[in-house]
Amino acid sequence: MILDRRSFLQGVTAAAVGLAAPRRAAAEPSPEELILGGKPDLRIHQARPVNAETPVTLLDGDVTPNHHHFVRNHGLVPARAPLRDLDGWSLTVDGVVDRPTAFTLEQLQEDFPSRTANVVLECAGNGRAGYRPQTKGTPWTLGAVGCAQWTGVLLRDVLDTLDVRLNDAVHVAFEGEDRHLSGDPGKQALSRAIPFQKAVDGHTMLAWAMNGEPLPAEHGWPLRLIVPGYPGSASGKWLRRLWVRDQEHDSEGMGGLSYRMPRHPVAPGGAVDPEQMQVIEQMPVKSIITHPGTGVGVAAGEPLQIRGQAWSGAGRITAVDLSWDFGNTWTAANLQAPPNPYAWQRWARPITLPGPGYYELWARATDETGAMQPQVVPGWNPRGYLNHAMQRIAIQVT
Ligand SMILES: Nc1nc2c(c(=O)[nH]1)N[C@H]1C(S)=C(S)[C@@H](COP(=O)(O)O)O[C@H]1N2
Ligand SMILES: [Mo]
Repeated sequence: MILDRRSFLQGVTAAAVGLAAPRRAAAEPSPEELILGGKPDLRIHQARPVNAETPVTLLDGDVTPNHHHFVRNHGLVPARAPLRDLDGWSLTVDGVVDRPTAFTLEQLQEDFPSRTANVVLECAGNGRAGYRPQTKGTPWTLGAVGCAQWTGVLLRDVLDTLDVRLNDAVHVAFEGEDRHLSGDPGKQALSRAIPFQKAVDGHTMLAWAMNGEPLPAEHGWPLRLIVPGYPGSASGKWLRRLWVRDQEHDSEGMGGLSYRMPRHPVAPGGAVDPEQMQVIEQMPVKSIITHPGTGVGVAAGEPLQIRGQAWSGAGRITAVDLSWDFGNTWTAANLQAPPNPYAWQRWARPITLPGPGYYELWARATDETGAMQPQVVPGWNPRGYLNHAMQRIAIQVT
């Protein structure tokens, strides 16, 4: 369900009654209200924690502006973030390293070469609303994805200075400063990990800026991970610790049904033994149609410009094709090269539909491994991850 703004505000009031956190005067907005106030165009799924997606037509740019980028929070934004309070903050990097170190933000900014890249961040649950039966979790439609320009340092450069015990390093786990919804300070809102090899792949970053500005409070100020091509949940926000582990990370966010897919296909609605699940790593090939919006009208004989974005965790997009006859025939769109690896690629094509009537326009992307988006919603899974089915829009020709 997508809340309208009025019911969201009522929801906030109702939620506030049961909270351990101190009650605020009505005039003083909570950090969560401030976040949503700064993102008036997003569709709110949940207000506390903030979970809000971007209407797909607002993803039309090469870069997603901060006020349009989706937000996916498991817990509550740390108190220091909206205040921009760095007091006592550092990033500890430890575990199977000979030189465990706590870095200040200034050290990271000054002691390592900084770099900037456009990177797609997509929630593994994006598209969950398409699964039948519906699964547990936020029913994201198309907009739990964005492509911002991130600035920071390569995680590889930082790890290089710590003398990591290479024979022991298996996973790099993050711990964030966000607070668990239960209010229990001993519990983490979300802690996940990536394979050590991914951490040092020369793309995974520690980022402090988003589209040229310090990270917004809701996007992880002062420092977050950006793990290109992996589920958004790998890109830990509000970092306070990276833990190089000699085993696979065993947090709640890595086990059970969380961010994991069945090893073998399962019938819709079927039960899966958590032992038969594996952690999602590389994200699949996907595209969106960002212009026009579904339901658009056009006069017969008039060309209509169709455009969108395409990306894949496996590498470059090599083709985007369009069909307006239910997949019988396909027409190639023009595809732009990405500015850097793991950025989304813009595609566009003017089309003239054959005559009056109702059309469905489909878009499908193919990546450099030959992987292509499925025409229908792919295999059902217990938490509704990785729905990368082709998007369709309706067009009425008059
Ligand atoms: N500390 C922390 N990091 C986090 C999360 C979180 O709840 N806590 N959510 C993750 C998930 S599931 C996603 S999809 C992305 C969303 O990033 P965004 O809110 O900047 O779009 O952040 C990830 N990093
Ligand atoms: Mo996510």
